[in-house]
Amino acid sequence: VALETALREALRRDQLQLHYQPQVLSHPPHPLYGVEVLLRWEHPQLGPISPARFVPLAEESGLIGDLCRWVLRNALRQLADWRARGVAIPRMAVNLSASNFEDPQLLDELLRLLQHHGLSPSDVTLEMTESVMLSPQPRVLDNIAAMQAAGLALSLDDFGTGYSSLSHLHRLPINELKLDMSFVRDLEHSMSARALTNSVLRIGESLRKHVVAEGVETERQRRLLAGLGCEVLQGFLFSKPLPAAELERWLAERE
Ligand code: G
Ligand code: G
Ligand code: MN
Ligand code: NA
Repeated sequence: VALETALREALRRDQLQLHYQPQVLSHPPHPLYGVEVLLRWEHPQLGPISPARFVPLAEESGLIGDLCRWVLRNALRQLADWRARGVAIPRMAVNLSASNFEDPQLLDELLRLLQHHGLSPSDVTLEMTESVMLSPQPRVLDNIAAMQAAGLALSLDDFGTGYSSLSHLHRLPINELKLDMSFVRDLEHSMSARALTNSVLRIGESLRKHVVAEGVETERQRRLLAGLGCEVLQGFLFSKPLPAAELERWLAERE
């Protein structure tokens, strides 16, 4: 409960931070595809607290709607600022929680926010975990379909770790699959990881969904993924998640 109060306070006082991790095309010179927005909380006494810990807390305590709105507000303001200053960020991917997709007001609010900043829905990708699709309620599917119809891109995060049944994948309103890091980690040493990665990429191809590989840390992984036809890569090989100003420096140094 103490942590919950602290999170409420942090939201109110804008004490959370956003970091941005580049997503690049898999072939040199690795043009920028977009950035993933990753939430950070540096508690004044407790130090950094992982979203893996405080996002579930926000879900339990009903703060998740406010948290999501805080992220969207600040991330889109940042994107608009980059665009205004000629910093070329093609698109931005934001992580949403399962319950955010049940929120009947979120889409309209997001569209208004985009319009306010002169941004387009196609500038934004919404990432959901596979658990959203575990047993999707019609209401949630309708909401996600409306998001896609409005021009937002939808991405299935941590793909391959569990839940989505292949049999209904083609009916899901999804534009992108994010191959889970565990596959990438084992790619160099495990034939089965390579075979599964290949399967995910071929599924992506036949269903016309982009595939983003996460957790790319080595040149060898990059080469294997590019060789299997994976177009978009994300991971420490290119950059860890960075505060906005550092991301700008990272971009400038590549030119
Ligand atoms: O960046 P890091 O590996 O610490 O993230 C841990 C987890 O927190 C990941 O599963 C990531 O998707 C999630 N996460 C990061 N930022 C956000 C956010 O803004 N909203 C939600 N719902 N989850 C986030
Ligand atoms: O669940 P989600 O995919 O949204 O979480 C992404 C998380 O993965 C981020 O918190 C980020 O810090 C972490 N991450 C990003 N790139 C790498 C990487 O190359 N290696 C590892 N181990 N973690 C990474
Ligand atoms: Mn993600
Ligand atoms: Na992921």
